Amino acid sequence: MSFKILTPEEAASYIYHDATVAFSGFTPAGSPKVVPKAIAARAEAEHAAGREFKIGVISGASTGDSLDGSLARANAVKFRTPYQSNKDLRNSINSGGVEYFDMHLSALAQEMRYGFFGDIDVAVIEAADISPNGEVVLTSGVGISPTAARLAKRVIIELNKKHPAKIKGLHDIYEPLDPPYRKSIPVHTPEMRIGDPVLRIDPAKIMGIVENDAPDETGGFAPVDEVTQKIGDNVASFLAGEIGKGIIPKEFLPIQSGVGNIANAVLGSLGSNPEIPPFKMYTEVIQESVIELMRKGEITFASGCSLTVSPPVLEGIYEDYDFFKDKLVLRPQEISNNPELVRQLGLITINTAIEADIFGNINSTHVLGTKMMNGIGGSGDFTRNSFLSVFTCPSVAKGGAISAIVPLVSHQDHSEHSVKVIITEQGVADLRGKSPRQRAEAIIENCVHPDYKDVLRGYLKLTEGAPQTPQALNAAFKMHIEFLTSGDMKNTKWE
Ligand code: 0RQ
Repeated sequence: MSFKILTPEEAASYIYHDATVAFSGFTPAGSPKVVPKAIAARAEAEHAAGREFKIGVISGASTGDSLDGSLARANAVKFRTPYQSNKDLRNSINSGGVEYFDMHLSALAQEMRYGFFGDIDVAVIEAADISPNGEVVLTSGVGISPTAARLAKRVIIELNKKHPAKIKGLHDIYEPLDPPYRKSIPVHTPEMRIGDPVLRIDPAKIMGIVENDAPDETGGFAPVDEVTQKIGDNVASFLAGEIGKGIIPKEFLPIQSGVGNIANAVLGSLGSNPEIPPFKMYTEVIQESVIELMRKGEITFASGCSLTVSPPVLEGIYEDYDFFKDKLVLRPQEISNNPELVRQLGLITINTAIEADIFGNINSTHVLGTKMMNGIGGSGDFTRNSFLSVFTCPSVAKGGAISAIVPLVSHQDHSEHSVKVIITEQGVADLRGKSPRQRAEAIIENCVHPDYKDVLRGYLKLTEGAPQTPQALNAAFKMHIEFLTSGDMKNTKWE
């Protein structure tokens, strides 16, 4: 079967008001780029003609601006899940224009199969190559593509020439059976492959192919600064110490690391610490620092869901593909983030918090309890099930007017039961085996910024005589309220 070549506009004509559309990719890596822009233009034309046009948008994780940004600006998003990081979409979510529900990324594909979100009308899948019988070589991100393509009534392929066909074999496509027939997932090491190198799509469902060569819309990182460097170094020396104590095996364990500037600095510090041996990653996002460390021999293998690197770095990987091909595998997020595998492989997980409280509860998603930042992403999949879970954050935000450590988180994503270690540029709070009062003392003394130590010690004084957990309900959000009223948490007075 040879597939019809479509213009982006022809492809967009298959997408109608109220459709639920699932997109390939994970982060901007592998996300469709030209069809979403054409859908946005169609929405604008429909709105101008006085007709409604909004679609449900499901993707692997965040996407590029051509997808989330274009659709948000065109007021074309009815609902959105599971994760986003686009400024315009975030504004639409926080102003009530888009219904957003935040999900653990590992759970999305199975919940689509369980029928929790209704029918998947159309899937738009970015491909490096496609055979006449519908065998697709995916690009730099896998996400929910296998499930999206299988469930969707219609599929549109974006064939992107930035990705050479020779990357066939980079992907390991596997979809578990659903309960009551599910079996254990046989990934026993980060390298193990259990699926197919290609995604097989029923050719009868493929409406056509849109050709393009748009690069992944991946942003760069801010250079490592004093604070992120110190956080990275604190993480590396803490983990090196755990090897010294015999808690982490001397061969080390696979690392999962979140995305962003802090995660980038942490990986750099792990790579340069002489007491940490070359290691493997079992993570969701393979970011640029992983590639650098691989070239230096500090990382020997990386299993992920996406290669979220800048276009020049991706080109470099493709140019040196003989070097990289046995060091990388990209899996569906259902497998890269699978809680069963996280527990089995014994991952050391390192994620970033927006705020933490003095008991070790973590808010990864909401500013001041109400405003959505990005979403929980994979942080819950990994943290809850890890060998050792670490959360990092700078001790203060907004030029010091906000303490990232507060009496009680204003929104909770990870509970004290899952969080073992908190690390800021100030130091390390090891929470293992500690009661709530001991945790509070460890966090205040080791992680809190000097400007806020007395403020938080003052809070603990209020709680004297409290039973198991030293919490003062009438004061627990006073630091947040102080920021909202005076603009600086340092002005908090407890009496
Ligand atoms: O806002 O840019 O407006 O100043 O939050 O903070 O310090 O730049 O940190 O880029 O690493 O993001 C948790 C959001 C951190 C991210 C989070 C403000 C701060 C700034 C960003 P401005 P930084 P990062 C892998 C795993 C959840 C998902 C996850 C995230 C902005 O890491 O989304 O872990 N994590 N997934 O000023 C008010 C506070 C604040 C605050 C920071 N206490 N109060 N604002 N900010 N702390 C990825 C995937 O799953 C795909």
